[in-house]
Amino acid sequence: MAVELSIDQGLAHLHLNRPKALNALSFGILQDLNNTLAQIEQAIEQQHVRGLVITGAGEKSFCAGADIPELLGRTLVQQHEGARLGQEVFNRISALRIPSVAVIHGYAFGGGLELALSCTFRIATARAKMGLPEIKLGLIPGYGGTQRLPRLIGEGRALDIILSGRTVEATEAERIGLVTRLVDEGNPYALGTEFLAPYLKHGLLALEMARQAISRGVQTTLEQGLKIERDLSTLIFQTADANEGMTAFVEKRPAVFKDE
Ligand code: DAK
Repeated sequence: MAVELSIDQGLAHLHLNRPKALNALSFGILQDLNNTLAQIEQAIEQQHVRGLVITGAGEKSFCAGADIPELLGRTLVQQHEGARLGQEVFNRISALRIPSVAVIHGYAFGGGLELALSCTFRIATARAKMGLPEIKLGLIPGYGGTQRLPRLIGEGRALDIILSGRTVEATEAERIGLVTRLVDEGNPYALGTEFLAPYLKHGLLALEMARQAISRGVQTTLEQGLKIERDLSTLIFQTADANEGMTAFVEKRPAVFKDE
């Protein structure tokens, strides 16, 4: 299987396993990802999954992007449908209730970087190389890159990266905020779980509302964003976890959150 899902100790691990093609995303793989995301959504509710780590197989690559030969010779309608599928899958990742991290240990190009951009976080090792090289193929990104990249690193830097198609090395990626943190080489899944650990000790509802306030807020005016914050920060007081967190502080003991 080119898309593997495993669930262990409250974490979902989504592994792209097509190393001979540097984990390139065929439309079949995108469809498999879509089906796997349905399983992850279910596991969040039923198996108490609280984080998602995405990795790519092989030494060289997280994901080298869309399967280029497959893009040739398709009708306009098929291309539009393909973009819709890619965007739907990556939207589904970014809308997950749990935090996610893409572990970039090698190449993350085109659709591979767009996959990483749909995650809550991206971490990279020193060997990571990333970019949106579609322009070199006479194309432009179609799975969210022109929208998520400028929202993350700003319009000017996104213009540079998308219009040049150049490769961004790991150190620059960290400096401009394209990746959240540089990490030492190691087993990608272990790197991802270690990175997520400090977030996952908090209650899911607070994590979810904080993410919502940020992601909805950056897409609107400051005034409307402050309204979103007012509403969500008030709503969170209705949760048992908020009561537990404040009570635990007063009683000088660690909080035990139940996502309620
Ligand atoms: N697709 C398919 N196969 C790929 C691939 C890709 N994206 N990238 C690499 N491979 C394959 C190579 O063909 C090679 O296969 P064999 O020849 O061994 O059979 C194998 O993986 C190893 O690759 P290399 O021999 O090239 O390995 P190197 O280390 O020398 O080079 C590289 C690594 C990542 C620099 C190079 O492979 C490369 O430049 N790959 C292409 C990267 C790229 O351009 N990615 C972006 C693709 S465009 C849409 C609109 C837009 C898009 C999609 C849909 N719609 C409206 C529907 C665009 C999306 C993109 O992602």
